[in-house]
Amino acid sequence: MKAEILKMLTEAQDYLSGQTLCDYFHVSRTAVWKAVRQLQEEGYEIEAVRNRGYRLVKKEDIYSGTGIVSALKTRWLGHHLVFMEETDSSNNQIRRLAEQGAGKGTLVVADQQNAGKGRRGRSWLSAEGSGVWMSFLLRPQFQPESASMVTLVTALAVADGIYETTGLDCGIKWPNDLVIDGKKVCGILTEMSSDMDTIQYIVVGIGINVGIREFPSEIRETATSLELCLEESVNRVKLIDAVLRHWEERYDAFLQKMDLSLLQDDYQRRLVNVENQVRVLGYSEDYVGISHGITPTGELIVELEDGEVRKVTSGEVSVRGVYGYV
Ligand code: BT5
Repeated sequence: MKAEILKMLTEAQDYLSGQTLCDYFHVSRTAVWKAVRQLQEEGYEIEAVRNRGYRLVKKEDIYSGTGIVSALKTRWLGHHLVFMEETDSSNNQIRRLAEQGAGKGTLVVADQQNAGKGRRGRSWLSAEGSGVWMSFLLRPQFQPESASMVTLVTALAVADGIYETTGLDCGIKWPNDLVIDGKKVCGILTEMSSDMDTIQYIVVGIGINVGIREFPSEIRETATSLELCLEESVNRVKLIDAVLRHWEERYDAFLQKMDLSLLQDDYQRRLVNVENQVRVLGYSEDYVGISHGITPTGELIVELEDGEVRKVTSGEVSVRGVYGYV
C-alpha cells in the first residue's frame, strides 16, 4: 500500500484526500496516515492539510525500495524487490535468495556494494549513491548453452534504457560492456547455477555508473558515468524502470526464437569495432583479427590474418581494440 500511495501522490496534480485513499484501499484513515508517516520517515516530504488531504512536495529521486516499487511499470520483473542500503554484491545476494527458493524476477537493488564483482574474480567499483547496482533472478526452461545469450540481451536492454532516460547513445563492447566515448559506463555479470542439462537459476547483474565524478587511477582512462557524459543529474529510479521494461521486451524476443535473430540488427548497430581490428584475450591464447559482428547465437565472428574465421564464445574472453580498451 505504501508504494501505491507514493505512486498516487507522485501522479496527483493536487491534494489527495484521506477519504479517497481509504476508499481505494478499503482501509481506515489511521492506516492511511500510518503509511504516509512511514513514507515521511523514508524521506518523502508529504504535506498533510486538514480538509484537503496529502500532497507530495518534492517529486524527486529518493532512492528507496518504496520509490522503485512505485515507479516500476514492468510486467513481472522486479515485482519482488529487495532494496539494500549496502550489501557485498547484489549478485551474491540474489544467489542466497535463490538458494532459499526465491522466484523468477526477484530483484535486488543496492545503493552500495562493498564487494562488487566483475568477471573472473575481478572487482567492480560500486560506491554509495553513485550508480545502479542491481541483480535479478531467472529460472528459465532453456538449456545451459543458451545462457550466454542473456548477457547480450541485457546489454541491448540497458542501452535502450539509458537512451530512453538520458538520450545518450551507448555502444556495446561485446559481450558485457556498454561504452560511451570509448569508456565503460556499464558492466554486466551473468552467473548461472546448473548441471549438465538443467539450469537451476541465472543471476543477471547490472552495474551502471550514474553519478561517479571521479574514478580511481586504475580505471580513470577507461571508465565514465552518465552524469559525466551528460553534465546533469540522472534519476536512478526512472533508469531502473526503463532498463527493466526494455529487458522484458528484449528477453521476449529472445525466447520467441531461442536465439538473437530478432535482436541482431539492433545489436549490430550498437556493437563497437565492427569491421575493425580487435584483440581477443582468451584463457590460453591471445590473438588479433577483424570483428565481423555476431552470429544469431551471440558468438563474435573474428577473422584472423590468415583468413581463418573463428566464432568466439562469450564465456571465454575479453575483447579489446588493438590500440586500447575499445
Ligand atoms: C564486468 O566485469 O564488467 C561486470 C560488472 C558487473 C557489476 C554488477 S553491479 C551489480 C552486480 N553485482 C555485482 O557484484 N556485480 C554486478 P569485467 O568485464 O570483468 O570488468 C571488470 C573490470 O572493470 C575491472 O577489473 C576494472 O578494470 C573495471 N571496473 C571496475 N569497476 C568499474 C566501474 N564502476 N566502472 C567502469 N569500470 C570498472
